[in-house]
Amino acid sequence: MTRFSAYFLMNPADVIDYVKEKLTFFKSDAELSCEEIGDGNLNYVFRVVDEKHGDSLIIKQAGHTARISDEFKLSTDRIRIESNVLQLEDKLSPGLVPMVYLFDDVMSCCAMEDLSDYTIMRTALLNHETFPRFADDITTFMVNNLLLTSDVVMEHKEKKRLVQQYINTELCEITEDLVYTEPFYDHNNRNELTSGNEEWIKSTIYGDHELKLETAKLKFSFMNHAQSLLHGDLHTGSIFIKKESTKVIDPEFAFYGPMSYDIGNVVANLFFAWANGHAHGNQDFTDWIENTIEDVIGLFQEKFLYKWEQEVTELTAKQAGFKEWYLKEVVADTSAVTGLELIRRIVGLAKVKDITSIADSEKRIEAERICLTAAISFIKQRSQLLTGQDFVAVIKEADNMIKSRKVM
Ligand code: SR1
Ligand code: MG
Repeated sequence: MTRFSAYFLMNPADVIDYVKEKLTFFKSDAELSCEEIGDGNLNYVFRVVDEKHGDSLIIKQAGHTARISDEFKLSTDRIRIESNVLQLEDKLSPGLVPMVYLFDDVMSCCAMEDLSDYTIMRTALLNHETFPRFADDITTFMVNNLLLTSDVVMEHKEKKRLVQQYINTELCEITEDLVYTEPFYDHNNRNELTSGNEEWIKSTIYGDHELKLETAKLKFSFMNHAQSLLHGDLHTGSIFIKKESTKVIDPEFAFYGPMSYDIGNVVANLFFAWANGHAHGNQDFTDWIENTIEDVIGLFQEKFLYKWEQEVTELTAKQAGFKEWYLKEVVADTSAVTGLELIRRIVGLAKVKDITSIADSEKRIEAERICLTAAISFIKQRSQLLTGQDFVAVIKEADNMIKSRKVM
């Protein structure tokens, strides 16, 4: 028995003792310091550094409630899910996730590679930095993880065992509520509307029956379409980046769901960066984002078809025309998820800094309206969007619509 034989929420001093007891990572004469550096909505993230030799690692621990609000009571099993998924993703997409050194079921924590020489992508995008490798890396990550965990490739009983292993009840409930439900209803919600935009949002979102009907259909698809093992929360805050490398972190929302959920999250969060660049009049940056969105969709389609040919095992999926049909469905659903993510981060509880950091209130209201107008098109017209260029055209059209209404 040690003091880490029963769960408690650690502070930095506890973490130093924990690391000394549980890991052989640091040298015997290490001089350890520790700081809590988490800025996410759910967990505690500690960085442990050996001040003498410069080695470092991360300890991530789950609490019984979310950091963002005690209202969310959550199983600490999410750390098991995160550790296992990171290890699986490292096999499927080598070099694109941090290494996991240890998973501890009792303390509900894991130890992993410290990526402090990287920047959280959302922070870098807020500084209007650009990353030439991003589209290539993220599409490799998504194609490998999503296609190779699907029934197209996996033996079906083995795939069903993975579905079981990654049942993620509470975190799925968060997504069902915060993404697919609350942003569309004026009651039983935790929505936070920006001052000055309340009436516009109420009539444009809450008042749109057709939109609500489509989001109801999409919610049931999210809950019932066990297509691939998703990351489940693939926004730019879940990505560490530098010019020459990309690492995806935080797959605690992982479960078997529609693959479009990951792709649409990436695209929507690039649009938030676009909206920030647009509000600040930085056209070089918005041009780069537009090219990157076109590349994310285009490279995903290209790599997906190529990988399908290499990896498909299911006889019926080899039928001529099937893979093109399958991919078209994925792109249409990606459009819908892009719209859902754009709406929920503006109307709902968990906001993004790309929008909230726009200091000029008129510009923020305009950015929100452009994103929401585009979002409605992404949802309603999802089956008409076939290429990355089609996706970019939607935000430009929304921009023109909002500008022309302002002039009138
Ligand atoms: C209660 S958690 C709120 C949001 O933070 C996570 O990153 C997910 O995006 C979730 O919806
Ligand atoms: Mg997270």
